[in-house]
Amino acid sequence: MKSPEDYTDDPVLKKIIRKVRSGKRIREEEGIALYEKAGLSLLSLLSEMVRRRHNGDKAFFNRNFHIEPTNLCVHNCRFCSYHKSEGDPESWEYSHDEMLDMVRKFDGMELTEVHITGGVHPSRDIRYYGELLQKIRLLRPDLHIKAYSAVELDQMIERSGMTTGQGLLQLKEYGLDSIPGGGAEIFDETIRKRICPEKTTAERWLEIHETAHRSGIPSNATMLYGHIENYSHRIDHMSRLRELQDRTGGFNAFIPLKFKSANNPMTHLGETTMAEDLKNYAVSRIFLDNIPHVKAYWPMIGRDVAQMSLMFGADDLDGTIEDSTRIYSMAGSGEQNPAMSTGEICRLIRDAGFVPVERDSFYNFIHTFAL
Ligand code: V47
Ligand code: SF4
Repeated sequence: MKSPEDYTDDPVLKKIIRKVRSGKRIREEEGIALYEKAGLSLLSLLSEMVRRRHNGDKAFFNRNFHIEPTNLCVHNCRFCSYHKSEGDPESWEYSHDEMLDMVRKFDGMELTEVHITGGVHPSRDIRYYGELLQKIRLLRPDLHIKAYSAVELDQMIERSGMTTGQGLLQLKEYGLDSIPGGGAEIFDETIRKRICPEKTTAERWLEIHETAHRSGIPSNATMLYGHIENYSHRIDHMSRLRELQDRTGGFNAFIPLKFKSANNPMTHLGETTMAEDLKNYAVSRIFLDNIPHVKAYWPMIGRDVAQMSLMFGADDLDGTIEDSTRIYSMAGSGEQNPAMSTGEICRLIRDAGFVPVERDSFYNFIHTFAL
């Protein structure tokens, strides 16, 4: 059987192989070298080694649905196909009652998580969003509420006049359990200025997540890739996350988000290939040695690439989704009505040679499905 060393004569890659084998952290330059020089076979073997150390042969999923309160947004990110202006026939802003009806649609179903995120509404405030959590909590006390990206939180907390810590604690009292990873995009300031100039800064995004972790609210982290960034921007992004994770340990999962190019001002850039997507999963798994899970969000990359990603370091496919999100269908994803049954998810995982595990939002095992 071939070993990783058989796939390269490059001294830098050989050194990285030795480090990964012995569980040592790789440096930023080594992360860039992996992107630039390593072939997919080597990346698969190395990321598999790290993946097994964290998660054995398990591949996780959960039963979840999304609520997207509005797609009105005060920002104008150039990669976004989702936000619309007031009065646009494709815009929406749901009332509390409409969103509670969405929750009621799943009465009697054993879902464990609701993921709430949307545009940054021009006038709704922390009380509006807090009371929504409170009402959902009353209706479905069994649901974990993962809500509001750092960009939405930034706006609602700033407007409330509270400190970040006070705002987060207030939302926690209303029912917030964890924070999704959105809004991180790419932290590098020059790239950020070009793709989302008005948005919450990288520093502020990191500050909100750090404060959340210190307030007992775990979170996820994303990275939007495949547009105008280069490999060193990706590694810089992950390095800032790795450094924060060393201090707090509050990130559950890292989620690479592939730029989807339909219906937005960056359409001309096109999209990355599957090989590039798999390479990106592998390098993130290897580089982010302190984040326990790498999530392949299937509504964005599609079922086939999500399945392949399990062999390149990913260990989590997100969830059943129940056809409740529009962000990626509006940006041209092949998954126009994203929903998968647990049977379908288990089959994807088993066919790739892994053991399907239904998890809760903290990655505790709910059910392990035999191979
Ligand atoms: O921040 C917007 C991205 C994010 C496009 O925490 C785009 O479990 C690609 O963060 N092409 C929101 N990406 C979604 C998000 C998320 C998704 C799944 C799971 C979790 C989690 C979080 O969507 C935004 C932005 O980076 N996005 N437009 C686009 N055209
Ligand atoms: Fe608004 Fe989010 Fe779209 Fe940016 S990505 S314009 S913050 S909805």
